Amino acid sequence: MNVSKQSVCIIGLGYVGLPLAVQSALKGYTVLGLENDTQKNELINSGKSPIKEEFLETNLPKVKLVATNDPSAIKQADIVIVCVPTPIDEMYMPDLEPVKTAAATIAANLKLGQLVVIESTINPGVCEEIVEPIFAKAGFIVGKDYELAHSPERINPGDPIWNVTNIPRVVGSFTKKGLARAVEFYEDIIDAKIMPMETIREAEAVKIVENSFRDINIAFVNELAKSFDRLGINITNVIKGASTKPYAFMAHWPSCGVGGHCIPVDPYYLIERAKASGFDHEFLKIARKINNSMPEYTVELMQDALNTIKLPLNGTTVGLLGISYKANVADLRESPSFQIIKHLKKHGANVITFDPHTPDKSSEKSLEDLLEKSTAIIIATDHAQFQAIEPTLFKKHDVKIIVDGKNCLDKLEIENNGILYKGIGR
Ligand code: SAJ
Repeated sequence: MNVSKQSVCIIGLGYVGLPLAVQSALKGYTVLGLENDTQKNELINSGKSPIKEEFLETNLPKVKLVATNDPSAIKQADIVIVCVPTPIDEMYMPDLEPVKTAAATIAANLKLGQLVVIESTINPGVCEEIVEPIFAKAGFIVGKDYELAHSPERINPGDPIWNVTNIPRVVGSFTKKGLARAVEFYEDIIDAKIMPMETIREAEAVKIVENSFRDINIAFVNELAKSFDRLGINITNVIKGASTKPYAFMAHWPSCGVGGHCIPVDPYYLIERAKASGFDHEFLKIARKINNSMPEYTVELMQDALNTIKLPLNGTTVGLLGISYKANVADLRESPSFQIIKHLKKHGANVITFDPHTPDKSSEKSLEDLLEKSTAIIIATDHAQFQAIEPTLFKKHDVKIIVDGKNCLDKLEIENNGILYKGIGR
């Protein structure tokens, strides 16, 4: 089939689906976006991006992209791509409801011969054990009535270099034909390697493995930070030293916690599915436990620092700088800041917050408002604005202690201004 004549329906126009929709349209596809949020649809249909991202803000006005909440749009597409969230609940249990709902919606509006691709991050087994049975129940046979493939998204919010146009992909499918069609589509819209996997389970496993790899490496340096705090060793200098090894070392950095929609979430999808097969991922679980302990560890550092100047945490005003989970983005998902606030309040601290990227979630209107009221500060997000703060500004507002949860400030400069500085592992 001539790819330029194909039409694509993308389910879920978030930070994954919307860039994919825009790129597909830029490559000549007729693109329909199926999105529940009608306000988002109105913005998109008027050429405005609901997401602050340069690729989108530049290209959305250039393309003809129809966003709707009417599932019958699926019937018009040759390719249907699912880009819905795969979160965890408060018990860290995977939540596949959005994927199940999307699959059922497609099955109810299937056009025979369609290629269905799941891009959402899912654990090995989801396509065969959850998605395909939904289509089978509707009377459709994979490989005969439709094709089913998986190509995990690898969008990295806020990344200035890697985006939907140039990030390599892996693809897996039930059939050779499904694999070929999916590879052909991605090779047409992405200027990077598209790697076909032997099975769909392998494709599902790739994303979970790459993000679990990151989680365990962060846990490794977080545990070292706790140990080196006691040994009086600066972990960040040691990691920089280890990084001089030109091979077989990959730097990760300790911090007040691991947030986001990927790293702290994806390992649980494998942990839970493997458990159902009788295997216990002890290592992945320990890494999650270590990373989940960092917000409380950060508050303990604050409590100890206050005690050295004879102040209790109870009743002290602590200013939290940063609510987003990651520098220079306005994304709160699984942000460690919420756990830090919880632990500070548990100790009776008076907590005030400021994040320039999420002003509506901040208790203070400005950085200076927060500094004026705070006896002690925790840096929870390494936003550029915080890294640019002159240490003299902290001194001007008589801040006594800074716990740098992202090791992003100049320790020596701050100490030279008579302020007690504590980093994570330094
Ligand atoms: N973090 C650390 N130490 C590190 C790196 C990160 O504490 O050395 C923390 C961050 O502060 C943040 C969390 O971990 O709270 C996640 O950070 P991240 O840089 O991994 O950012 P994410 O969540 O946007 O991860 C995405 C992922 N992309 C996809 O899943 C498609 C991940 O695979 C990428 O590796 C990551 O971007 C990236 O490399 O930036």
